[in-house]
Amino acid sequence: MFGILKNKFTTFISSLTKKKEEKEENKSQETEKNKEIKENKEIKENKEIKENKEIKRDITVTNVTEKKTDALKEITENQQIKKEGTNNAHGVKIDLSLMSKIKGIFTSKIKLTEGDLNPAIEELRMNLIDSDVAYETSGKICEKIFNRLKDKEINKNEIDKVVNKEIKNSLLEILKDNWMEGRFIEWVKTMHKPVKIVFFGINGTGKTTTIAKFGKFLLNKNKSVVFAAGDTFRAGAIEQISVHGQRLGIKVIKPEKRGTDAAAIIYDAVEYAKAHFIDFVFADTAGRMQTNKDLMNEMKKVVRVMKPDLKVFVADALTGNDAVEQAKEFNDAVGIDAVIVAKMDTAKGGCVLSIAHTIQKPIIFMGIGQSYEDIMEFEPKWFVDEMAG
Ligand SMILES: Nc1nc2c(ncn2[C@@H]2O[C@H](COP(=O)(O)OP(=O)(O)OP(=O)(O)O)[C@@H](O)[C@H]2O)c(=O)[nH]1
Ligand SMILES: [Mg+2]
Repeated sequence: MFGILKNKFTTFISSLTKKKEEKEENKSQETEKNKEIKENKEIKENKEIKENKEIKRDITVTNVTEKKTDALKEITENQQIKKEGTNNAHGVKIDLSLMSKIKGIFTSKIKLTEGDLNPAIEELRMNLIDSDVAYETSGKICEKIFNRLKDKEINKNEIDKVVNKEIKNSLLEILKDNWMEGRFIEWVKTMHKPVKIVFFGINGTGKTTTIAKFGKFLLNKNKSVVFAAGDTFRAGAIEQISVHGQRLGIKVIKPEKRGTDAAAIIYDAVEYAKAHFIDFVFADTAGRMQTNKDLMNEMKKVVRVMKPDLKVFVADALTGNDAVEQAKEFNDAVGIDAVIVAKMDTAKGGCVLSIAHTIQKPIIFMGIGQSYEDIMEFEPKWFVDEMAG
């Protein structure tokens, strides 16, 4: 799962590692160059000395004045001193400083500078947007990664490990509001029965299917559930949830006909659960566009009447950034408590980060297919490991 997004993080890590390797290679080339310069200098100086010596010999042979000979001797000696001095004062010194540089760069710690990070971070940001992570969320993730890595001292051989760890920490921070992290059942234990959960979302996101899967998940944990057929708007919706109920052995409270007040049906389901000591009431609702005023008002009425313990927004992972905008609108209208992201099996996964970051609400479950078993509790750590593992 999330192969595409994972690749983006892997590309980011290897681009940083590669960059540092290139830098090291450049340094090493620089060292070679310095060595060459030094050698050339030495050759030149040796040649000069030799030439001076020859001049000296010629002068002796041609019997020039003693003074001139002395002067030339002096020049020769000066050249010799100069040469030795260069070797001692610069040659060795250069070697030593190079050694320490080499030591710093090649064998111990390196620092990822702003210059190293900026191009890689920018590329990662574009790649995240490409993987359905919202613009602002991508920016936030990159900012976190940048701040964690900038000027951090890292063992040269551990760049990929450290970068990977900081990516994960940054993603976990984005998901930190996940108060139910793998603890839905524990949370439920603290609630009065029946636990009332209503599911909202736009058309076709997977609400009814999610209700069926979630119901089955709880049956497997020996909990009892009743469904309320609160989608009285769409033709076939009552039939759809009734079929799920039949297959799963879950009671469905439904209206006689289409168009009945959804809040009334849901209210009946809650009363039924109370009377029969049922653990959970799951209320299905009609899919609605956030622009449809009547249906948005109906949703508010359902909330007033049912007084749900949990208002769940069902997001369709395939709709990417649209899901984020919708989550925001539904949250503004009724105050969403938690999110279930359906169709994660077919999506890039980025919208999970965007929704969590944008509405700061926990993602509690993910839909990962069309069969009853295809639901899993959302655990940030698992998700982050899948993404950047
Ligand atoms: N691949 C995949 N398909 C899913 C998942 N969840 C739901 N679906 C499919 O999405 C389609 C719509 O699902 P529904 O449950 O009817 O969606 P809804 O939100 O209730 O739709 P409306 O009632 O029309 O608003 C169906 O074909 C489901 O099988 C999932 O996790 N993965
Ligand atoms: Mg439905």
